[in-house]
Amino acid sequence: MIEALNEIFSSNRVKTDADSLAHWGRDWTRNFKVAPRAVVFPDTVEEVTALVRWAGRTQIGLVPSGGRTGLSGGAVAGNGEVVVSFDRMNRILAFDPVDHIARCQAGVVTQQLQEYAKARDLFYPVDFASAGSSQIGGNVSTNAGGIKVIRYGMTRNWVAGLKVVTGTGEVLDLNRGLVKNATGYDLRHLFVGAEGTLGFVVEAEMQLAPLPDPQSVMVLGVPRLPDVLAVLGRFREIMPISAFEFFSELALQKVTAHRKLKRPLAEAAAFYALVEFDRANAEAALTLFEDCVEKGWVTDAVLSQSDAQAKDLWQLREGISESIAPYTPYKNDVSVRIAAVPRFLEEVDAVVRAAYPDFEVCWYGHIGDGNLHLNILKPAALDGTVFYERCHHISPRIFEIVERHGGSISAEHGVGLLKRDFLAYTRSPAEIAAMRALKQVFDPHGIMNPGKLFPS
Ligand code: 2HG
Ligand code: ZN
Repeated sequence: MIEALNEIFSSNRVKTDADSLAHWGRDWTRNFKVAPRAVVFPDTVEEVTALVRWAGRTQIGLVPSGGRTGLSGGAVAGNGEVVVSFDRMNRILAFDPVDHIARCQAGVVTQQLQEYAKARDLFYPVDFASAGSSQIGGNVSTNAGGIKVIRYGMTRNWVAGLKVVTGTGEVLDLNRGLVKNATGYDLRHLFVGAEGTLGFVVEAEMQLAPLPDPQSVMVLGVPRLPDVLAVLGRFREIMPISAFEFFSELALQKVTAHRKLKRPLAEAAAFYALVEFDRANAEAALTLFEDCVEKGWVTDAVLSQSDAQAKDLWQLREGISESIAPYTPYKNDVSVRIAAVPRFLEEVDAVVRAAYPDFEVCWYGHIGDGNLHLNILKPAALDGTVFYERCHHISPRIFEIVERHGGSISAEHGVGLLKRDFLAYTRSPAEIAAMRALKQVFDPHGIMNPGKLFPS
């Protein structure tokens, strides 16, 4: 096998040492076995094609690997697969100054694209805490969301074209940056969020946006959760917002301790909302805040007075995931329609409290999108496997509530290995059958990220 791989890639681009296998064989999850047989680093689309053809002949699975910041095991290689790292395909190949489209290789880092846009007085609006290491190919393959979705939508909205290598080694050049293209099935969108199970994204034409106006951030203390939604409603009546996030007091305690940050408000509240909006609307936001205090929804608030202060306030939200990582949390990333959020949260909270009386439960997320991150923290003394099994066992009870509300068991983190047993809570049997049929069309040998999305 190594000989065959060395024939496709020069030898220093095939790694089989234990450290490399452990490093490139997994993402940010820590619950899954990691056992790839090799890691390869293609430089060109032709090399990816040759590799896929070889894998088809030998029936060896391929796992695509970007920044490996995923939280559902989508980039974990646990069964002797070959990991395909896009680390070397990291160039922005072209930029069109008229249509504002940047053609990126799959391994371009999100922040690299953000900075590239900024240098041209433009804006790449998909943003999240891991933007410094996540890659565009991974973002597209998981349809990454993040903190600005309420204004700018998911990664999908910014994909103007995609070049993919399918499981048969075919190269498809999908949509080619066209604004209008009414010629039947838009296959580009099939590959967005497919987690590499149909083929690998090798290039993406990403649309850039105009630079936004200067932004302000307000953090509000909200004692009762349903009132977070009431505050959201008021903001939306009055001004366009770029972000509407929430976190609980426990989440705030973890992040302030971990990053040594100041608490935003003098008094603690059970929940906090973080809102971002155009600075021109700061006065209106203050009036709105006073209104919310009068109504008894909000106790206190702080409004950023500078970009530096806005950045500090954002840390309170963006640093949470990193601050709880030492607790090897069991992650849930669920969504329901915004109107269903208060009732949904109440029901989930009751189940969680009854199921995990001895665990800390950390709530936060993109509540303005109806997307909640529920992290169960492992007590230090408890064995990791026992903890994972216990949480995994309880998950169906949470997912039953998700299903009843017509929600999703994975809003933005993907399915990967972590949620594949639970797909049927969100997708109907007919949908899953159609997905499997599509998998058969594009990946008849079953070599493209096998075992992800649904059991292979
Ligand atoms: C976030 O919104 C990320 O911070 C990570 O999606 C969420 O760690 C999590 O559960
Ligand atoms: Zn998130």
